[in-house]
Amino acid sequence: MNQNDLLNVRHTTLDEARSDMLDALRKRLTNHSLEARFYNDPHVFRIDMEEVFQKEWLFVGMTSEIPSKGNYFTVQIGQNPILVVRDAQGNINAFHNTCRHRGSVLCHEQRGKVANLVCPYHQWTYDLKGNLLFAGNEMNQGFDKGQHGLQAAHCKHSGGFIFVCLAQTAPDDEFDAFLSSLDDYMAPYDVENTKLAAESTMYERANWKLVLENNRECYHCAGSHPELLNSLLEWDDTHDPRAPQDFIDHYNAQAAQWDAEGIPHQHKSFGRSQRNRMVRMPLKKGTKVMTMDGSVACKKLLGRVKNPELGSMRILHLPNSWNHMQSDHFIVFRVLPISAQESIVTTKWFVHKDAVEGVDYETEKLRHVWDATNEQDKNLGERNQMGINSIGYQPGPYSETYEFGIINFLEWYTSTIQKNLVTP
Ligand code: 3BY
Ligand code: FES
Ligand code: FE
Repeated sequence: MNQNDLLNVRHTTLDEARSDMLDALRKRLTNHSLEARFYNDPHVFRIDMEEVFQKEWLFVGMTSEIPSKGNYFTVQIGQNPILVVRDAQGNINAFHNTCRHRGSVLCHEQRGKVANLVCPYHQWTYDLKGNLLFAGNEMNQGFDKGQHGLQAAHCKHSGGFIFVCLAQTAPDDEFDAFLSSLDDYMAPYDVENTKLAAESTMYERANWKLVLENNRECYHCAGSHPELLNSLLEWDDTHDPRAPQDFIDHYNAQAAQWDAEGIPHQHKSFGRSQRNRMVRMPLKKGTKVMTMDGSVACKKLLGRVKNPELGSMRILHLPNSWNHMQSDHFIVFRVLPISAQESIVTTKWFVHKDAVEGVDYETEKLRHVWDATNEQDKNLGERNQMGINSIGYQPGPYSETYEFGIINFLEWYTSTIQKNLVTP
């Protein structure tokens, strides 16, 4: 626990924290930001981990990051190290990255390629399906390798997006319907034939909900994101009540082209409060993608895409991801909490797998706008956290026209916590 955490401890027991949290949610002013404890209390953070991050499907990475047998990447979900690996049959498996001998982390690197998974401590060896193959000759008689395979986590992928779920039983209410649409909407991009071109990992001194809240509104865009606003239009979907007529005309013209080319674009949402959604939105007239001058960042367009003006297909998956899929590259964003006041935001840029750096694309041009935007958002999130920690902070009202995305997010978050705490 760091000093900030100690300053915000309010309870002596977790049970007390749970019932207090339910009480605070019952008394919550609707359409207002949450009480400070939701953003800085370590007990609330622990409950968020147990009730959200250890129960929900989480976005972890893309299938093209692990294109062939033995490719793996690791991801840290709270205190849980997770390993995602492609096996010989092409299946993608997720395991708790902890050895069944004495628990050492198996794969320490962020990504790599292995024939088998060998624990660096005493060399217990597992195959890519998690079966224990070898435990030295030192184990006692009667030791059953069959009982000591890696512990699996739920893992599903669709349209190139890989999700894991650490719950015993994964929620499936609306998730499979979302995955099936994701497959359709991502088909033009042929994710299997893309490659990771750039990646950024940002450590932010802000609660994960502040990172998400900031992303769910563009009220702050005019004041903070000059680079992004070269190309981004602020309207969140085609029914955004703020959208002016010239936007609607622009949208209709682009949508007619997309329809003619068989590019999916209709707004679709799944689950409570639009927690999973996708919609293709046009970018500013005269711009093709999110670069400084709006021209394509990569000469080779993705998959079967012919039209560079595909706008951006926005994919939202609560609690931890938003994404922008364009004609020549796509960008995925992943948020993972570390503590009550710390999060990691990972951004990855993908291009066609045959695109050559320096010939078809320049990495700097590709990533410039979102590097700048991420830095601006990090500052906004960190300053938001600092102000919320003040004894002078009080929950404030969200604008229903500009901040409906946050209202939806918190409706989803608060109802998830309430449902889980009332019926554990
Ligand atoms: O474009 C995004 O990802 C979001 C939406 C509005 C603000 N933010 C930059
Ligand atoms: Fe992995 Fe001993 S902890 S082999
Ligand atoms: Fe922003």
